[in-house]
Amino acid sequence: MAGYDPLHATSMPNNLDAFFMPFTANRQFKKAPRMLVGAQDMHYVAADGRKVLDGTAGLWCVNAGHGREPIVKAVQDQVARLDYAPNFQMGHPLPFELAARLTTMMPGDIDHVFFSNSGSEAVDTALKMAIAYHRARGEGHRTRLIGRERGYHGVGFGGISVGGISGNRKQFGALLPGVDHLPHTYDRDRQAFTRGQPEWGAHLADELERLCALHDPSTIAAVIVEPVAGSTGVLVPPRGYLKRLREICTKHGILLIFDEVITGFGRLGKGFATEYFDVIPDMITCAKGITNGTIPMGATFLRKGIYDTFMNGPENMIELFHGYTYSGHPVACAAALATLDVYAEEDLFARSAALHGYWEDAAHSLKDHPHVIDVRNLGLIAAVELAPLAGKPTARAYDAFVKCFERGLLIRYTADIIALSPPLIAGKAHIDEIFGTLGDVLKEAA
Ligand code: PXG
Repeated sequence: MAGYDPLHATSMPNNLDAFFMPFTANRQFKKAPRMLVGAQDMHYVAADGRKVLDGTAGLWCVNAGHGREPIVKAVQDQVARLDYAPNFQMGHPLPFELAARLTTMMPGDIDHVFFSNSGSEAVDTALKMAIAYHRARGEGHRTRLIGRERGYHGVGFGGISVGGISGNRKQFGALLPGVDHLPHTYDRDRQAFTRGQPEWGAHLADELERLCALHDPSTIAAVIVEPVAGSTGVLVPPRGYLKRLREICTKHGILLIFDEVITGFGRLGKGFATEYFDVIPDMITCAKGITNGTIPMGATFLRKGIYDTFMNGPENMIELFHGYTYSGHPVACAAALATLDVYAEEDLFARSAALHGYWEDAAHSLKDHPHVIDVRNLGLIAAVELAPLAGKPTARAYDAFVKCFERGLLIRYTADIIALSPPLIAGKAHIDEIFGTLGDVLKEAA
């Protein structure tokens, strides 16, 4: 960016104590902080001036790379023109323009979208909408929500209830009632080192029939799954699994929600996973890449029939008692519109898809490295799973994470699984550097 020196973006704060950091070992971090003070394209700048290659697109969100001029400019212009305007019984042009544009990326009759500020809110919006939709059509008995083990749907009460991560649930009491879970689809014995989608596991979708038999389908409002589970360590859906889920939901009148917070906006080389897998859900949630991570925004897409069901009462009545102060925030909308322009003008989804084979080969080159017990990949996502250190789960991956950062590479880890998902502007040299650095770190740590 012209005239901008990321090294002087900010200096090291004197007091690290007051900020209660999210999903972080606060005391450990504050003893040895890893600070980022600037970013451009594929790189962060650390507080000591080192360039750090972004192997994770921030937190799976900076799909077009950092500091992209058209997005920065759109945000600057918009905040100066109209900083805020309410969307409750008022309006401003941008969310209408953005909604029209986004829905052209959707398959079938998914033609409406509700805005929020995060993936968590997009998910809670979808779950609430599902229950309200059934109620509006006289099936108020459909209240049950089905998630999946090892699913991540954000941190709202709805999201952690349908989510399948015990660590995210156990601190927070009874959660939502009437929730059940499908089994996750990962089986290392049958799937380890699969390139792309595993052949084994489509039958696990039939577990939904079992839950239908147990609860009676007339009590079930919706099923929510991530097409590719991201946060819990990249669980790629077995071939045919998502199609089978779709068929069972259709058979029983259950809404199918795809949580595309990670898979949306090009991560698999298509706009959304619905297109990649050729399976059309009833609702789609997204966030992150919608604004390239620059301004918080979430969105919940829905099919025409769902929207129309809400439009049946008197015209002067609010149809859905739901919304956020910042639903359709002008600056977020401006960021999203500029982001969509960058994706389209640079043909980023297709461009990154051309590198999927190279990415896959590079990831699987780590197969025989010390402690590697699985490598899996899809689109521009890869996971390298390490055998846990005896008695010290997560220590091995944390160690790799710190060592990579010291060598100028940002990776993510969850348990002992390292996850990689660079910006879609990554080139072959970046891919070589990501897996080269990680490979060296794994070899040296052995
Ligand atoms: N659904 C999915 C599928 C997600 O991946 C959310 C919902 C929640 O989004 P918000 O914007 O409320 O955080 C997510 C978020 C990681 C990581 O390291 C993943 C997420 C967030 C932070 C870290 O894997 N995913």
